[in-house]
Amino acid sequence: LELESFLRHAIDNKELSVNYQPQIDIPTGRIIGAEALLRWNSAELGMVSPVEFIPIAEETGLISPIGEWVLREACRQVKEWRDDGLPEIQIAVNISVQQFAKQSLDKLVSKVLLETGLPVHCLELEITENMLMDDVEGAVETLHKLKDLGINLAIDDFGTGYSSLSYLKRFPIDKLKIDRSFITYVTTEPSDAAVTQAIISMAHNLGLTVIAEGVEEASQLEFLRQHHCEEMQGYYFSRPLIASDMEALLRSHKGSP
Ligand code: G
Ligand code: G
Ligand code: MN
Ligand code: NA
Repeated sequence: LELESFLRHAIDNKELSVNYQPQIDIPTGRIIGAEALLRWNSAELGMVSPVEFIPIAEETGLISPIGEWVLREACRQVKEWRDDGLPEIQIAVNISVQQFAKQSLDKLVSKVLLETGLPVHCLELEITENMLMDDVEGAVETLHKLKDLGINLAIDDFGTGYSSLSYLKRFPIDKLKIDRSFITYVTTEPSDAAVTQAIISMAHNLGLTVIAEGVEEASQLEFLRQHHCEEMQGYYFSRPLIASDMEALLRSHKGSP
């Protein structure tokens, strides 16, 4: 309850910020995107993880202004970097259950893109598989509305939810994000290696791109490269960065081959 009342003032008090975790194209090693990760530095509580406050934001309806704030801030920032001539990246924004369930997500997204001037192909939304399975018909409709705008769509934490493979082909998605739990032991646990290989191969057969999250070691990257996973994200390349550090990284990245 205390957390809720503090969270209520987080936007006005400028306690929210966005961190950016680079996403790498495995064949070239280039930064091609970033995931926007919300941070809350509360005056009263200090740093609070989104794992703690997103569920409360969902219960209280605060997710609506907070989710809109993250989307706008991430789009604004990436548009600014683009205008500064930094290498173009795509920004991936996490969408919560309540945001996805709302009828008007496509309208919000169009509004924010118009206001910030970010080209639509630079935006990706991350949705978890459970959000799709609660109401498959509704989800297909919502995804089509977003897809019609030209937004890129990714399924986050893939492999941990209860998505039915038979439904996967009905969703107009672009990318699967292999959950970090499979990547952690991908080189040591044969079952995790098998699941990872199966996800990559299925995704490719469905015409989807694959990104692996939670890559922390060179050996994991090598496994992914050998199995033709296109993209990766994780501490091995970079932790989530504050905006100025992400900007510096993009600047230094500019001239490299
Ligand atoms: O960065 P990491 O600890 O910090 O994020 C923890 C969890 O919070 C992850 O599951 C991530 O998807 C989620 N998360 C981070 N930022 C956002 C956000 O802006 N919106 C939503 N809905 N979830 C987020
Ligand atoms: O659920 P989602 O995939 O949106 O969450 C991303 C979360 O994973 C964030 O909390 C982010 O900080 C964390 N993360 C990103 N890269 C790594 C990594 O290499 N190792 C670990 N342990 N966590 C990571
Ligand atoms: Mn995510
Ligand atoms: Na994830």
